[in-house]
Amino acid sequence: MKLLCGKRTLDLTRPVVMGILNATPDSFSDGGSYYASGTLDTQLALERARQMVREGASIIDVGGESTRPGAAAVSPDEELARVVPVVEAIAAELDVVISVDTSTPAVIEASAAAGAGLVNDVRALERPGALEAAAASGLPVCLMHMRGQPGNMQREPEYDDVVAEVGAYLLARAEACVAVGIPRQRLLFDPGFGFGKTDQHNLALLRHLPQLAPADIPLLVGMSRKSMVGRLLERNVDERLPGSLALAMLAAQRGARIVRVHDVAATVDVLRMQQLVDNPD
Ligand code: 8Y4
Repeated sequence: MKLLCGKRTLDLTRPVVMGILNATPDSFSDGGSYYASGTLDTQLALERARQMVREGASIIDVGGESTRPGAAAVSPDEELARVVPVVEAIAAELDVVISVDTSTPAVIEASAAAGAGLVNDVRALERPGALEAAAASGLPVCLMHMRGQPGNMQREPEYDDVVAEVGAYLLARAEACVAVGIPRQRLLFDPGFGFGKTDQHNLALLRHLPQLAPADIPLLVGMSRKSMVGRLLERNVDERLPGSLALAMLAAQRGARIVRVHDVAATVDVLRMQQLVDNPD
């Protein structure tokens, strides 16, 4: 199964790693004191992207807006200023698919022009104008499920049947995409681990992952270092690698095609081992 991502093609016959690259000022240095020009941030982001490509990442996911609970909202202009220079710098140098983690129509448009190959939207193109911007970009889109908004999503989320409800939501968003001219072959689904779900909801979604998408729509998952690992194993954020690797392998065994992670080298090894056992040719 191949996905056309702008100038590049992504082979999803086997699971691949998407490396997380935060293009937010607080991700580099000490809270943005170097942020005056932005050029240093772009160079630091590019260096991190180079490292993730050396480690085997097939996709680099560039994000300029924090979706952490309580994080300050970022204006479209600020998001553009953070993301577009990083996309340009990576596209100019590295042979990798660039994914842009955004819900903002102007960022979708400008990133596509700057060389992005995939739109990763935690709001599944629900923002006004996002469906149209994604359609015009011609890029594949990852539709993610979120219950609520980043500010309130972890206040006791309730579902009757989380697997059925998340699956139905993703199918409805896929229909909305097709209606604006985004072909089904350009869509990916993501259950949105941690986005308005309890630990039990997250575990049920992973357990039943194959039910969440039709066989022709690739699944992307992101669980790396998330709070579910912290709570289930009682680990601080810097102690979550083993739990995150276990989840990556469990997801790959259940058919996930893209795994979004911080720790690229370790995850590439885990997925290679999983493929050697489960897919020996
Ligand atoms: C430590 C580090 C603890 C990071 C939590 C986090 C997903 C995503 C995010 C996902 C897709 C995050 C942008 C949240 N999660 N996109 N984005 N799927 N497609 N939190 O699961 O990484 S941001």
